[in-house]
Amino acid sequence: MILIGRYLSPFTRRVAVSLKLLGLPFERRPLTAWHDLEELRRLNPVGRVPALILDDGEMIFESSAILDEIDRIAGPDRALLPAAGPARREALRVTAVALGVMDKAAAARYERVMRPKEKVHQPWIDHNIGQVMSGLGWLEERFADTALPPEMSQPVISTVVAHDFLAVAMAQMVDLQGVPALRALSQACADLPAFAETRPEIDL
Ligand SMILES: N[C@@H](CCC(=O)N[C@@H](CS)C(=O)NCC(=O)O)C(=O)O
Repeated sequence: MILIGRYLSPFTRRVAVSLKLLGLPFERRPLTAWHDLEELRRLNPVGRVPALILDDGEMIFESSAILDEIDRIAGPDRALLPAAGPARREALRVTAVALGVMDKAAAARYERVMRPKEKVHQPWIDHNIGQVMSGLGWLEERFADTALPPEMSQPVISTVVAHDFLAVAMAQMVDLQGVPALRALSQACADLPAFAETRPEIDL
């Protein structure tokens, strides 16, 4: 399989961490919409990462759709999301909040780094950061009593990846001091190969 995207993209990283935790080998092409848009559009019509090329050449995009297929390949005993029922719904809820934090963080970051300085609209950044903080507060409560190291699941992976994206790419916009449980969760995962080998690096 070939994973398209950089680890700075939290959506790409959560796929990479999941593949590594499940022991599914993959190559990676670190394309971005900023440097490789034409090539990326040939893989995903919207020109976003991540995309995953399966061994038979079939293409999947959107991280949730990719992870759905990865769970299917891994099988029900190893899947990172429960198969059904209240446990699945709760796992999807937590994962959705982590994804929302990623989306809102990316919106605030794009406003800061993609637009000319004189056109940056601070109220829009503040709006998005407010939503990031609200989502983080909700996740903090959810993980406050989690025994560490945590059992691996998609809610844990996506929450750690969302936290790490904020820590690496948005340290000046977001104060993570107020979410000690999430910081502890991230630290408990940091040295596991799946997380250590996919650390995000800033080049935009
Ligand atoms: N909902 C999508 C979000 C993907 C996404 O926003 N990717 C970003 C990188 S973090 C991207 O490729 N942005 C380029 C653009 O929007 O032009 C998913 O879960 O895969």
